Amino acid sequence: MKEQLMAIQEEALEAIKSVEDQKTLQEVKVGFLGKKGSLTAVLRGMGKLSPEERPVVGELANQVRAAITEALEEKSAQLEQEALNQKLEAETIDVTLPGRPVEMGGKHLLTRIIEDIEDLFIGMGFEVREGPEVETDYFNFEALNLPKNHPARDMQDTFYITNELLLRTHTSPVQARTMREYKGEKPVKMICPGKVYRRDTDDATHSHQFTQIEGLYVDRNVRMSDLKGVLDTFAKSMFGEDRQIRLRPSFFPFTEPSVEMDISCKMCGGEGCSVCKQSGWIEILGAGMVHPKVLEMAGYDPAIYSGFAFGMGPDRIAMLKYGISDIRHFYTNDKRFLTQYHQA
Ligand code: 2U9
Repeated sequence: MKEQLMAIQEEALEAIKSVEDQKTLQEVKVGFLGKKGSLTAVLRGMGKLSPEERPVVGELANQVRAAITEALEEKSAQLEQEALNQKLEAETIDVTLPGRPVEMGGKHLLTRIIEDIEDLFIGMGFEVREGPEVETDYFNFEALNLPKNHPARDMQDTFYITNELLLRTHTSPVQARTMREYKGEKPVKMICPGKVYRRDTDDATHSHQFTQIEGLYVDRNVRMSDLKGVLDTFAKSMFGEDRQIRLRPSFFPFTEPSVEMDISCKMCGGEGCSVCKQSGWIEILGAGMVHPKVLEMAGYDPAIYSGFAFGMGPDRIAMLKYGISDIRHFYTNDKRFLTQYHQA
């Protein structure tokens, strides 16, 4: 029996040595120490031994069990360590890998155009003012010489909120509000950029929401030649020193006389091409001398004060400057379009 025990120990230690995973180790454990294990089987036969032999074999059996148990525990710890090492190896982070690029944002093209225009006019002594997009009927129309039922109101289809409240159709109410605030006591020299709204069906050249910049200069002795000088400076700075401007007579209810300004076509140098519709000129903005009634309503005495005003669409200016054919590009936020105009 002693030999049997020693053989079991040897066999068990050998088996444990060659095990490579916890599951097999468990099987080996059961195979030797379990209820039906080989060591257990030998111990069951101990009853047949003589009383003298029993304690000797019993002690040996305990030693064998202890040796096998110790070997099992050692192996288990070793397998655990190996598994941990493998896991750590697989999960190593390569700190030398380059990072994922961070996408940089950039200014919207319209924001850039508006800021460029603001900078130019600030340089000429204009202040930049903003006002509400939800306006009263009074400031959007009435104060600009567009009384109720005036036929010119048909020119602008309006989003009305109530009878008296609307989404502004132009930024002109900001100027009317400023004149009112200055109480006819001091000159006004301002531009107002912002969003405006019209009930248009969106297409390549119309958007129900677009941007405007208007300017107003009211003081003593402001003349049309002042307007022409300021607009010429604007056109050359925005489109190039080699550009010419021309003023054509026009009509706006809030200015008299009114003009529209064209710049010479850069594409053909004035020869006529598809961009300028064969005319050699491209329409850029509207302007005029502030109507005496508008001055009066805002508290400025037209006998003392005169002024010029102008209005333009940054959307249209950006389209002309960069050859953009669809106004909707500005408002649909497709990054493939927007990122082309990001500056470093
Ligand atoms: C006050 C007095 C006068 C603002 C003006 C225009 C001419 C003009 C639009 C044309 C198409 C801009 O791009 S557009 O939407 N505007 O042509 N705007 S004079 O005149 C004013 C404004 C406020 C108190």
